[in-house]
Amino acid sequence: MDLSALESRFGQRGVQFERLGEDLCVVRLHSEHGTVAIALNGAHVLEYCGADSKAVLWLSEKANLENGKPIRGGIPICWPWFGPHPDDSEQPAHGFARISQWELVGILGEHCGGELGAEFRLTDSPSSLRMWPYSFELRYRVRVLPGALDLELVTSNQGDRAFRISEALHSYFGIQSIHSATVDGLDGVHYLDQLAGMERKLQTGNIQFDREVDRIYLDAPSKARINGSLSGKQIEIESRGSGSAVVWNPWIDKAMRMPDFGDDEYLEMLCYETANAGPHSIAVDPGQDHAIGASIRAL
Ligand code: TA6
Repeated sequence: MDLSALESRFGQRGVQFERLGEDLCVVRLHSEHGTVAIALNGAHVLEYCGADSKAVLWLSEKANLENGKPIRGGIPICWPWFGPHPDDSEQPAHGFARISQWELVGILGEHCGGELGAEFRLTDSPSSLRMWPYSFELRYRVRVLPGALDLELVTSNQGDRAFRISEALHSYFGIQSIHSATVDGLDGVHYLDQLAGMERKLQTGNIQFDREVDRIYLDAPSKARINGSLSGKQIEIESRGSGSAVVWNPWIDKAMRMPDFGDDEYLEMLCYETANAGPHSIAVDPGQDHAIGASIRAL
């Protein structure tokens, strides 16, 4: 759908449509509570700032802003698998939802109300069925609330066979420096260290960063907090429908290996991902739904 068609169908105060990068179609929502920009490619949240206009999320200066490609930063949707495909290395990492064109199905609330949001939809297609032979509908609601960005991803099994998914709202947060940033709330929680053959380890105290970190925290508490954000405020992530939390910083060597990631950008970002990964995959029976969500607040 082109911008003018989107504008005529969904245009209202506080809702704008724009082109970014090569050809990304982006909907930007602006209210008294903040601003969020979402690309139809992957229903990918690119930017969010609250009423203080301070950026909360991080986007690489080398991000591919192209349809059909994953975007480095913001909030990629990893679905229906997290990480590499379990059986076929030819399949896209983190599934196909983040590289698919989603449909904007509605604007939620209004500019001067308590919330302004958008709902997106993705269903199975011949290309998705070739990668993952199940019939599904995904609905993704992104809402700017007073003091928070709220995300909810609902998986519906539209077929006659149960399927199993792993997933993540793979949020990239902007920080002042990785050398001083910390993540609180996971003290005493076990995690699988993706850099040590998924060895099970125990988190003691807050998470600090002096090397690459890539961990799947198990049965993670619903709330975690990031200290050292760009605004200086503590960022709280409250997860729901999620058994795991993934914490990642690529550090120096991996940053240099990623073409869509600046060599020094590891210094200014960290990922805290609301997820169902590792042992927390989710079985969805025919006709059933599963919801995962997160609320992101600058305290
Ligand atoms: O955040 C956890 C993780 O699985 C890391 O292992 C790293 O690969 C990251 O996701 C980014 O993955 P991507 O496919 O977007 O490069």
